[in-house]
Amino acid sequence: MFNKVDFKEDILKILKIHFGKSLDNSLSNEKYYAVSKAIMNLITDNWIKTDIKYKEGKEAYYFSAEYLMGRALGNNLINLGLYEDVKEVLNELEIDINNIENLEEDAGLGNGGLGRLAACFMDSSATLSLPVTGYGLRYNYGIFKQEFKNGFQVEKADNWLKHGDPWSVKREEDTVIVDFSDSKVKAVPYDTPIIGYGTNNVNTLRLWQAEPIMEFDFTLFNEQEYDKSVKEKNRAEDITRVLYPNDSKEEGKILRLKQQYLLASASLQDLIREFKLRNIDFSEFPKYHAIQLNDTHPVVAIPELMRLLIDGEGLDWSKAWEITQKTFAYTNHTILSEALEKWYVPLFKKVLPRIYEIITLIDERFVEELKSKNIKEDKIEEMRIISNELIHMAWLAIHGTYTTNGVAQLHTDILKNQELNDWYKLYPNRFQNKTNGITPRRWIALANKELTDFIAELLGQEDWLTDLSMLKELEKYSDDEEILNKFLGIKREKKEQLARYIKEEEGIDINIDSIFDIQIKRLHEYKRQLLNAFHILDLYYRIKENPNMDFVPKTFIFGAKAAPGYFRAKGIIKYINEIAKLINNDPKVNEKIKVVFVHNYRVSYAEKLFPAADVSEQISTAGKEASGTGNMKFMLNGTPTLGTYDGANVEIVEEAGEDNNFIFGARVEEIEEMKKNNSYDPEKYYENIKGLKRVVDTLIDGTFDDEGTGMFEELYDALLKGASWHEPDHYFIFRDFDDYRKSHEEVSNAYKDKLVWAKKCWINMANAGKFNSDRTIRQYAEEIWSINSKRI
Ligand code: GL9
Repeated sequence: MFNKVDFKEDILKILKIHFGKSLDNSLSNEKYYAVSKAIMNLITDNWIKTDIKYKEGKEAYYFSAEYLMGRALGNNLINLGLYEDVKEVLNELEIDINNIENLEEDAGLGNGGLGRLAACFMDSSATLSLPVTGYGLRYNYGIFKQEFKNGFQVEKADNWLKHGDPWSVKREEDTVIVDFSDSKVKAVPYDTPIIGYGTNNVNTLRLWQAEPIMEFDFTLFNEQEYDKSVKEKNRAEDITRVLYPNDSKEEGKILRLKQQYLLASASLQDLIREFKLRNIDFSEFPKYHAIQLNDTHPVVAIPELMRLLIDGEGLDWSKAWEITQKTFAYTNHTILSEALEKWYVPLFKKVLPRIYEIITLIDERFVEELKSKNIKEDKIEEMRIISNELIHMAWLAIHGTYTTNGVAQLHTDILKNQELNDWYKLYPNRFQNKTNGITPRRWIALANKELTDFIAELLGQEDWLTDLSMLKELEKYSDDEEILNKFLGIKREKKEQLARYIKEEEGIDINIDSIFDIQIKRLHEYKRQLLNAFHILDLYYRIKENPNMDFVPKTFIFGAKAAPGYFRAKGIIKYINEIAKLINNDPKVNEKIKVVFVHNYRVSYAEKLFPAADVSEQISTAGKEASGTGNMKFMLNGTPTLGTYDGANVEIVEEAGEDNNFIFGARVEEIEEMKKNNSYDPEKYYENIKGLKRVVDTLIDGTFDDEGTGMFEELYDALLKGASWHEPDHYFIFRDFDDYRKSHEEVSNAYKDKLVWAKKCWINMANAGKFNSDRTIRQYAEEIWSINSKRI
């Protein structure tokens, strides 16, 4: 039981012990630290109990190079059910809880959806009391902080640990050694508790940090060779120094391979060490372990387990292979071919010679298997793991695991029938779907307390936060004016809060009565922020031409980081910022439309944006977005989707109905058809669709200035001329432009009638149940991992 007096004393004690201060003279971030540590104190006994309990039977391990956790304090309080109690205690100490919550740095150890999914999965696993442990890397620098200078993206290092990390515990005693051809390093684990909601269970996220075996070379130090004396230390620490900020693009860099191997090797050594305490035969290993490989990033774990079993434990090949295949499962998160990791053999061999050797042996045996199944020679060449001096990590993943899953139904279908069709034919039973989900604790209970309280009031209880399907009961109110008006009132309150925050952060005033139309996600050509931009500009010109046209005011909000080396993505950011400048400074128009590109979009910003949205922009080229998860966060907060039939949008519309969302554009079949027949002619659209040429030409006609970078012209060329690696407009922006514009008009029309609009929003929220990541994790637990709940 929570005891306010004890908790208060704990805080004061920690301030004394840790900072040598009393409450009066301690700094805000010291108070944040003390409160966090006091919470750690509350949960530690349960954390220990959970760990012991889970060891009884089979456990699952999530191997992921990314965990986009965001802030912990508020979320942990929600999950403990202590938010209000702690808020009161802090009040008594004259500490404003919002204030200290906002001091916490986001733990940004991920790039986007894939890393955030891992974080939601951790939350759901703990909530379901499932024995799931996350393994990952403790990067000293997370995803870069984004600033805009003159509308250009500038990246700054994200030193998220600068005030320490109260949420992790270093476990020096569990250190393991990881071997590279040129050096050995220590991998030291830091454990973070994952607090479940509505359970006492506390799960673990274990992140490895690389350290040198020798802190520094004393001889060199004595010889006053200071730089040299710490060279080894720096080389080791470099491995987990920084997260690669790439989104869906493989890079082929040595350091990245070292990161991946460190994660794989350290985690497996950890598991094997524990397993050996059981004193049973290694053939039992898969009965105690299921390991989920989150994309190809940790796939080097497959040959690493082979190595540990053969070289380390003396098993023979076939036994080791059987164990390996029965242990691992693989999740594919993308269809973009540039994202499927391939390692250049000479590089790989140099860093990990023994692992390379093992992969060649896996490859040889695989070729034999294919021959025995009468697969044709050229097919074998396409499918084998090593070909053209490249190691295909996705092929290794499918071959070396017992199951491969996609992350939304459409995505899985495309994998089976197109991208991975050869593999599907080879292993038809190995493919399955697990539609993504999001945790309702962070994405509504924490982010939208107002709506959460209202729902709890209507449902008369709070269990819905674990059983989100109960939201369906609310559908009966979808014509209840009083309820819809209250609902609109909450949306308005969230819009006011966001507007205040945007004023503080971006210095821009926005109109609460306008439609908040929001596109927040990584910047990528396939996500088509450029289509959104063209539409806004078209709207601007139409308002200029016809100032009296009937119009519902709109605020277009963007948030997105571009990979630092992704020239076009950066060009699109600059272009949107130029459009924003033009529109926001035009007094004749800026009462009607405004454009805001918020800087440094991240988890904690997202928590403010999703609840305040009126329209959810999900406009990827059909077939390209594997699932999307932001789409689900909007839906849960009662926001209709304006989107294409892509990824999980398909399932969102299936749940909430076409009438309550705004679907437009080419479907996968049409896109495939155009590609197959080479029949897409963007120029035709460019010339014939009214208004299109006018906006596209602003890329080259001097309307906007890219300061001599050539960014805008390059974007123009990509659309109309193509490039060495692709056809013109390969994301079909021109094809969908007019459809998109029409959908926007439908949105405006629907918005005019408040209750008509509120009903659509309401029905979306009421049907968001499927997208609870608890549902997703339950399916992983039952259909992939074969593990059961173990409540302490
Ligand atoms: C992604 C897909 O692109 C998304 O559609 C999907 O929702 C998530 C989670 O399954 O995975 N794959 C991927 O590489 N990223 C995704 O978001 N990119 C990043 O995480 C940056």
